Amino acid sequence: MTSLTNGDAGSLNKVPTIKFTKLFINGDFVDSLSGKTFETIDPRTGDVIARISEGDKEDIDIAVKAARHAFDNGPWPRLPGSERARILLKWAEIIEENAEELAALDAIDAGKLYHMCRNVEVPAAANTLRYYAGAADKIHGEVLKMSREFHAYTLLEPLGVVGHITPWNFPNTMFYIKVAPSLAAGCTMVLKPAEQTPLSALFSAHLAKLAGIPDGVINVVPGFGPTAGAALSSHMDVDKVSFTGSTQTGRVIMQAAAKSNLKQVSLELGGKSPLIIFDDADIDKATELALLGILYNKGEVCVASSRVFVQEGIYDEFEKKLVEKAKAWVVGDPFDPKVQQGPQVDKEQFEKVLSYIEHGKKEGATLLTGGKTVGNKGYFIEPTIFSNIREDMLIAQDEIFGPVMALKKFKTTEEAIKSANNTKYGLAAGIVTKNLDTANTVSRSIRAGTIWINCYFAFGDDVPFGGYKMSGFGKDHGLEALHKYLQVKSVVTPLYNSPW
Ligand code: TXE
Repeated sequence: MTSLTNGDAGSLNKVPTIKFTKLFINGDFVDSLSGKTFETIDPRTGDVIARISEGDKEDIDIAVKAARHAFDNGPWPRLPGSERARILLKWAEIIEENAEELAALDAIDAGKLYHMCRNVEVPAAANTLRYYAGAADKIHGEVLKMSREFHAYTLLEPLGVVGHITPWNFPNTMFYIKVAPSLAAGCTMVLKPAEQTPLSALFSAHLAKLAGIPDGVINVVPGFGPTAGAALSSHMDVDKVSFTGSTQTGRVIMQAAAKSNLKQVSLELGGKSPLIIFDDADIDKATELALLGILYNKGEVCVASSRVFVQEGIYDEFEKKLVEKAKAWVVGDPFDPKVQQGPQVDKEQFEKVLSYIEHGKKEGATLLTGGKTVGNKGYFIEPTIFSNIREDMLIAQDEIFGPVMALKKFKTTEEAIKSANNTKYGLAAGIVTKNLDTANTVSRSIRAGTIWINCYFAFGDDVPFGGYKMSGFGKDHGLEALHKYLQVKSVVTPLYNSPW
């Protein structure tokens, strides 16, 4: 049964006071040049949490100038790696001291579960800083043999000014997985958080200052995509844009980069990830993975296992148990520790998900459970499972980004592989089986950037993450992400025996 609780008094006390609502440029919180503001909304109720200064082209320009000055003349790119590391490590500690507030800001702004933010995502953000702090003093090139007449080597240099454009589903996580490697590399940056969830990024800018990040190195400019986001991706003095968001916007950003200064681009985009469950799976574990895969963060996850393929031998029992568990899933106030699923991030996403549910019904899929809204305010949707899916249905092809699963039976391994790859996306996939040969064969056959075998959502700072196909290119996490913010310079010099 889904229920909408309003949270107990203890949980409501966690709702934070909003301290930072202005643009963070060159180390100060400032109004936007236009003086305009926009509302950020509490998705539990639809009420306004705060008004935020709205950055536009001119504000982005000022922020880029600050970042450029900090890169060309400031200490950050010139510091020894160990000194950058010291500051990143200090910041990690400051995050832990402020974990409750950071977690609560994401819970109220994005409708995320407070306890998951507090106990998982915010500690993970601190560890992301620690991981890249560890790498900051190990950035070095190679000595190359070239030929007998030359001595050659490479230098790894910071790329310059980076524009980060982040989405609203994991505001803290996205902030730190983008900022930490680019800082370790010695870059400076302007970050535009999603307009739906600017609060934790502004608070993090304050924490960065406390940690000792020099002025101008990190600038945070909230605003809308077609204005502030577009200004950043088409800016002539930005060297790279690192984007996470929709495939549609990724395309626009790449065009903007091509039309302006050919800045580098990395894109982490949408997904329609398959989870393939074989006959030999433990059914209880498999149902739990399938539910976690689609319901974690109310399905607002780029790697959500929105297509679940189950082999025919266990299909009926799997479906029965899955539906029972989905009906018992608790939807409600994300500050309530008993709640498993909060509201969708905003009205637009709420309506988008509901319209896909209507499509699914019209296209002839079987609605096994869910499909309705929960409560009479806010943006809550029941865990929803469709079966009898045809692969050409919209609900089997489009990224819904909500708690909506498309379930399908399969017979053979070959059929499962073909279905899993029948998507324009390629972000992640899951395989549940005890058979090593099956696991190894299927994991090599699926065109996706991450494969989880007998687990799901298993992320690590050292494990590169990013897409194949239209899920984008360029990795977050791992040393790959650090190298995304570095460039290679080759230096060649003649030896004594050279004709030069
Ligand atoms: O995404 P956008 P939206 C998917 C998901 C969701 C859909 C739409 O399916 O339902 O996208 O969400 C900025 N130039 N994902 O509209 O537009 C924008 O301000 C530069 C999957 O919110 O991609 C925000 O900061 N920037 C995804 C960021 O892009 C622009 C997470 C993301 O917004 C811009 C989010 C422009 N022209 C949504 N237009 C994932 N991969 O996890 C917008 N932006």
